[in-house]
Amino acid sequence: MTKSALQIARAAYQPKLPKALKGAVKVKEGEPTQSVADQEAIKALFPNTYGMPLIQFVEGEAVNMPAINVGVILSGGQAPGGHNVISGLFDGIKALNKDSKLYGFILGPGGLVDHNYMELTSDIIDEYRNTGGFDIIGSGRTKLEKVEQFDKGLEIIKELGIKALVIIGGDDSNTNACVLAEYYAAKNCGVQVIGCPKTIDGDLKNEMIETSFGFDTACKTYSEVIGNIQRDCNSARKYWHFIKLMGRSASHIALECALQVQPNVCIVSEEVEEKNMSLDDVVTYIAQVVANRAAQGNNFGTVLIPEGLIEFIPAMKRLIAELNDFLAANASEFALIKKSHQREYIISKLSKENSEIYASLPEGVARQLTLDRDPHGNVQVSLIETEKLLSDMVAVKLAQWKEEGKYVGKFAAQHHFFGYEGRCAAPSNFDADYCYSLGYTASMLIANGKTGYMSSVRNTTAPAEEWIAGGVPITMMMNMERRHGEMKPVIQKALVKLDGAPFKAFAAQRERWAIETDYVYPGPIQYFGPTEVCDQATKTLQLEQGK
Ligand code: FBP
Repeated sequence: MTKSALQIARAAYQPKLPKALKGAVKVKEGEPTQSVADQEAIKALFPNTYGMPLIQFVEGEAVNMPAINVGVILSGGQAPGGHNVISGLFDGIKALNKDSKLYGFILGPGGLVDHNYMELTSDIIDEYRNTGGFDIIGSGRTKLEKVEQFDKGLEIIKELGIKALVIIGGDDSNTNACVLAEYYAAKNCGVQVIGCPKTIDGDLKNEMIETSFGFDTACKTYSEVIGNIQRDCNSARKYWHFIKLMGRSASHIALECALQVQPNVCIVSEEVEEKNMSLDDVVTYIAQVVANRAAQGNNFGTVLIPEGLIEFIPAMKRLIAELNDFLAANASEFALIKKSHQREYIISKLSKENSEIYASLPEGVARQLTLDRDPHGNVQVSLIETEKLLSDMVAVKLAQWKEEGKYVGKFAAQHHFFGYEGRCAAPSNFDADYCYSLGYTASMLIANGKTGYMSSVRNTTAPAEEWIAGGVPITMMMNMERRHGEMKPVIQKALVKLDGAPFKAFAAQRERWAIETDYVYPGPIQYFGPTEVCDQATKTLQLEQGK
């Protein structure tokens, strides 16, 4: 591997660990837990892993541990810091016994089912410490949900003498980790399953999981480039930049970037839903900001758009829900329809209300809504060009206002989508430390015989020394939701809370940011230098923790 100068210097970085994990640990058990909702249903589905207590690791006496073999899987979209979870896990099991071994399954959960794996030795691990990406073993979106897959996985687990499997993934992958933990526990297979909270989207969080890893680095990467665009925008003063930001469902990324860069407009999907706004309402809101700025001679600005927006507009949400159920039930029939007839076919099959909305959508967007779902049944919102849809509609509205004499100005738009460029950035100090600690914590959960737990590291706005490491039963985060037309147990997604501190801080400032040009230019992530430049947690985390 040819390495950049930064990569070489960064390899020497020693991620920080919570104080309690620096030596031998013991388990401090908390209260028994219950799921966030639908307790009876979840309990019935997870009889062996429901109700387990919260766990915290505290300093303990050193004990001799036998060597253990552990398997690790990277699941779903990439997020900065995955390699550090693996290096923390590796160092953790080696600290327990130097003869312990780590096996990585290749290209995600599919590697377990297909028996595609490699041993991760110290030479390999050292090549990837503190680097971005998931390329050490690759990732994939195969959904682990069928008994045949669990049994196929068990074959290789037995063959390699694996005692525990660590699944590094988002809400859907950790839901599957929990189902797998329950299955192996019910069958008494002697295989533990531990989850680690990953996703740039930031929507796998709750009382015990303060943030998912990768959110920090991805938001800082996007904020750097949005800041650069804002400076360009304020220099030329001739474009409106419509910037779509990744985050399949929740708007955490858009909100965090807004807090970092102070754009003229940021749409928050959760608010659109709460206020029952139509697409036209969203367009009118943006057009009004454009018109107000134009009245002051400012024909430029920035608009941040969360990629999941389309699914939060209530009328669109109902349409997508019907499309999801319809396409799940009629997949083979739909596959036989010629591409040129698909639009008419869908219009003829939907209920009256949804068929009318579908027919009113621009052809491209309508088509994007019927494309293949991902393996978890989600619409692939990254493929929908919401930034163009909105700017086209704003242009039409402004033209109309111009005719009516309500707008005087020029409107020229540029479009951007920031997503993939942030998912594999070299992890910030926060993510490098957080991920290493999550991996190390996973090794301690394994050593203590736990299964069906997610690795948890809390108090993360304090110095790493003071972080609190432990485990949360995954069943605690679950509720029942409709997926592929059926009710399923899933980890509840954390959406932006409109009464939460991050949204309130944004809402208190947005009118001023809209009319004034008070852009902030955060610059690139810094890995070396003063702590206030290198070690800050996200604004979201700081505001949530009252900092
Ligand atoms: P995860 O939830 O698996 O972490 O993935 C998040 C994400 O980056 C979303 O923000 C985005 O919508 C999606 O993955 C894109 O998926 P793909 O990489 O398959 O195009």
